[in-house]
Order: sequence, then C-alpha cells, then structure tokens
Amino acid sequence: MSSPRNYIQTCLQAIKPVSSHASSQSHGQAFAPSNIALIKYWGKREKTFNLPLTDSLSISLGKLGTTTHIRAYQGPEDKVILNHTHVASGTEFYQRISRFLDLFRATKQDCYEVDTYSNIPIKAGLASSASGFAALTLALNDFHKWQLPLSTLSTFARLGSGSAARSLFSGFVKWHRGEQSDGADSYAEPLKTNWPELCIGLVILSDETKPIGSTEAMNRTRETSYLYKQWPLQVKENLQSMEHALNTKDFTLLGQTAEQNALSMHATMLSSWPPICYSTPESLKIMHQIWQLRTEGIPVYFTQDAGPNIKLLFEKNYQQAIEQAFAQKVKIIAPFEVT
Ligand code: 2P0
Repeated sequence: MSSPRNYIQTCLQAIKPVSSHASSQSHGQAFAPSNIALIKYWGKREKTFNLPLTDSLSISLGKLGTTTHIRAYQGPEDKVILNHTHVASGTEFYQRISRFLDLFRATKQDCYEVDTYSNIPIKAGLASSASGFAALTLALNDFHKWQLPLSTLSTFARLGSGSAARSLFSGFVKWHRGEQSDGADSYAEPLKTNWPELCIGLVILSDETKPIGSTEAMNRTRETSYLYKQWPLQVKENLQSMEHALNTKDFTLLGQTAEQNALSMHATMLSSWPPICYSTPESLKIMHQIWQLRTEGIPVYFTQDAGPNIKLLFEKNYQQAIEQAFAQKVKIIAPFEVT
C-alpha cells in the first residue's frame, strides 16, 4: 500500500519545476479561515490517509482563521513560531507541524521556518488545527510555486487534520469522503450558495477542559458505539436536507438539520464505551435557553463540536434579540459579510 508521503511526492513529481528549496521563492504566505461543520465529520474509514466515513458540510468563518508565512531555514530542524512566540521542538504542536512537513521535503535537509498567527478568539472553542493545516498547505503551495488545484491541496491539508480539507475555501463547503484508498478523491469544494443574512454566534463558556481529543474520540465512537451504526445513514439524509436548505434558502430547514445532526453526533459519543461527554452543565443550560427562545418565536438553532461551547445559527434580523438573550457571552460572526 502507498503512504501519505508517496501520495504527495507523486503529486509533486507530476508538476515542474521539482519542489526543492533551491527552486523556490524566498517566502510563501497564505490565510485560511476556520470552519464549523453543519453536517459533521465523525469517524474515519481509514486512519493512515485520514479518510472520513461520510461526506460533511461546513461554513467557513470569514476573516477568522490562520495566517502563515513560510521560508527555507538553514538549521538542523524546522523553526516554528506561533502567535509571535517560538515553539519548542519537544512540544506536540511542533511535532505535528514537523511531521506534516516531512511529507513534502525533497530531502531531509530541507528545513522550514513556519511563522503562524491565529486571530481565533481564545476560549471560543474553534479548532485551530483546521485553519492551521489549511494555511500551512496554501503557504507551501505559494512558497514552492506549485500552482496545484485547490482540490489537490485539500487532499494534502486533510493529512494534517481532517477538517482542514474544508478550510481552504470560504462560504459553504462540502468535503467528499471519496472512494480511493490513497484519498485522491477525498477533497472539499466550495458550494455556490451565498447567504449574507446568516450569522453564527459563538457562545463562549468558561469550562475549557477537553476530556479527550477529537481523533481519539471519533475512533472510540466508531469502535464501540451501537448508535454509530446508523450514523452514515443519518448523515446521508441530513446532507440531502442541508443541500436543499441551501438551494432554497430555507433557514428553518438549515437550523433544524444542523442541530439534529450535532445532537446525534453527541448521542453516538454518549453511547460509546467508556462514554464521551463534551457537554457541561453550562452547555445544557444554553441548549435549554435556545429551545425556550424558539418557543418565544425567535428562530435560533445551534451546533456543537468536540467541546462544550455552543455555536448559534440565526439570521441578521434577530441579532439584537440574540445579543440581549446571551449578553456578554456571545461573539457574532457574519461569514458572508464583505467589509
Ligand atoms: C467536524 N470535528 O466535522 C468534526 C465535528 C469535531 C466535531 O473534524 O483526526 O481535528 O485530525 O481528522 O478534523 C475535529 O476533528 O480530526 C472535527 P482529525 P479533526 O468539524
């Protein structure tokens, strides 16, 4: 069987000039947005190539994300800077980046300096790995002047972190699970729908402790949850509904489908063994508040990822009501707003 490095090197050998440091420009840079899945990626069909069991669909968060600069580095090892601070080579963060760069080096001597900056609010509960690996992939493409199609770059970013495959694009994005064993057809692409009225509210909760990382959690769910058996079927139906909602601009259908999909994902985790519960009492309180607001006629829905924070979905004309209901706790993003 092929390896991720073989897959990438084969893609790179197909383009000219060859991607060594010698033929690169002095510096590459890129920005990639964060994304929130409306139809979740939860579970892998293959671990080495990081291939998902199902398709998924996300919304990118406009200007919230990661900017990365990359250049050649004359050193025995890579140099990594995060938010203006040098990252030690023994850390998990450094190792993850360096292992990802190993996939691309023409020779072991080719070291990189990676200077990465994220404007994602601390404690917002947004995964920085998605925008991080997407920005790093785009910066490598810029640095080496590969000019590869975004679909190919999406397969590269996926090898750093699954959800990074979706962070190469703005707006609504669909990631195809693909069928091939090397993941060449498991890439994301942007959808056409533009929805300027759509808002996301990040409800920032105090409890930031993550009981278990998402990779381990999805593997455990796939291996031990009885409810997970129906997950691929539900995702298929939810995707159809979501794409219909996007095509017809049906906000109610969008909200209902996203909320039900997220709750079902968390139900599969609760039914895993040992059980996985990312919700805190505070998360549940917010959910009840949302359900109460709906009975009062305010169309607000939510989604939740591998953490306790709740992400609200609503339209612009209800922004004031949302701000009143959630006071200081909510940070509002309009993903399609152009400023
Ligand atoms: C998603 N999540 O679709 C889902 C929903 C969290 C909950 O993708 O193992 O960091 O690196 O592929 O992408 C978070 O998992 O996992 C995630 P790996 P990743 O956004």
